[in-house]
Amino acid sequence: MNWKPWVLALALLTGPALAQEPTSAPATPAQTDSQVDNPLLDMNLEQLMHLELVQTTVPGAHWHWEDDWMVGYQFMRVQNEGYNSGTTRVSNQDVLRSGYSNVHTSMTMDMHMLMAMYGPSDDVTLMVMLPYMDMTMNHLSRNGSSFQVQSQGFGDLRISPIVSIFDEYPHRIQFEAGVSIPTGSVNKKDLTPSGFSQLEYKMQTGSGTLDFVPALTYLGQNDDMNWGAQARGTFRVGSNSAGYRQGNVYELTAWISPKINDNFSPSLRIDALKWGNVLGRDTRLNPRANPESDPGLQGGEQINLLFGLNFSAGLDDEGRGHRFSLEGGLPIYQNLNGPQIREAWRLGGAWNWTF
Ligand SMILES: [Cu+2]
Repeated sequence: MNWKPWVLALALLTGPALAQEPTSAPATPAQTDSQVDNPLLDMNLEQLMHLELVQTTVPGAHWHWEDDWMVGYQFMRVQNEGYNSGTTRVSNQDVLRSGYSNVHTSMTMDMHMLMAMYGPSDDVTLMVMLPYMDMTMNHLSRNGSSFQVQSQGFGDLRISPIVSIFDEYPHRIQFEAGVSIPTGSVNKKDLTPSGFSQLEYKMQTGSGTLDFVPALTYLGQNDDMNWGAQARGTFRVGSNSAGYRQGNVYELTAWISPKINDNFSPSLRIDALKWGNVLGRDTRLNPRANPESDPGLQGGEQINLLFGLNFSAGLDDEGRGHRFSLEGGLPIYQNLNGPQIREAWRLGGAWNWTF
């Protein structure tokens, strides 16, 4: 049954009084018995837009109603292959010839993110995220030998209150005041041909600094699609115990997701990133060993194009239930302070359970 236009029209006609306090209000002569019994009248207009699919792979791109909980898991693999200097590809041999003792032929970064969310009120949602990182780098030395290093461990814990600052169907704008606690490591080491050594900046699981991670998110949804955009910054404070500070990160992403049915919507997303060089340096790393050990060769800009498939299962009338997403894509633009390893592709997925 297509009840939505009917409920929307009724809510518009009866006004905010009915929309806000339908459960305690006695039946008026204007209401029929079936209207009083309909649990959807417990919800206001804005709540109706939460019944559908959401962009689960973008943290903070949804919210929860009062007393609702969510647990989730997100996976992402980022595969790096070869080098860029600026927007130009550079061969491994060219990087070795410029004086480094080894290069990275590839790097695989797997992120397993655990998430929990709770709505203390309809206007505030709390989000907690803890990533577990699993990274592998393949090296080629100037003498032709190759070796691999790995690092694993929990990353930085992020705590984010999300506050609604504008909410008029079909639009909602949220401000997120995220703080990142340095629970990850800046001391990851592994065995290399020169012994048990400190690993490159990109192989560390944490920033080592307290980081502020604010975001502004716009969300829209109608019967046919959902869409949205998010601007996020990562601002780091001071320097870490290893003597450096990771560069700030700026991210702008926007998506559109047409609805095929109540349980499935594909999505197209564009994700633009800009991040800075490392400030200061870790004196355990020799910047001439390879480009990833040079604090001045860490920054860059990148635009990714991502295609997603979004599913929901067993959602109740108030949006509780399971949501799944698969999302993958490629960089369509990379401008790196290089030589720096370049991204080849990324692929991920997410599962959310709201209850
Ligand atoms: Cu959630």
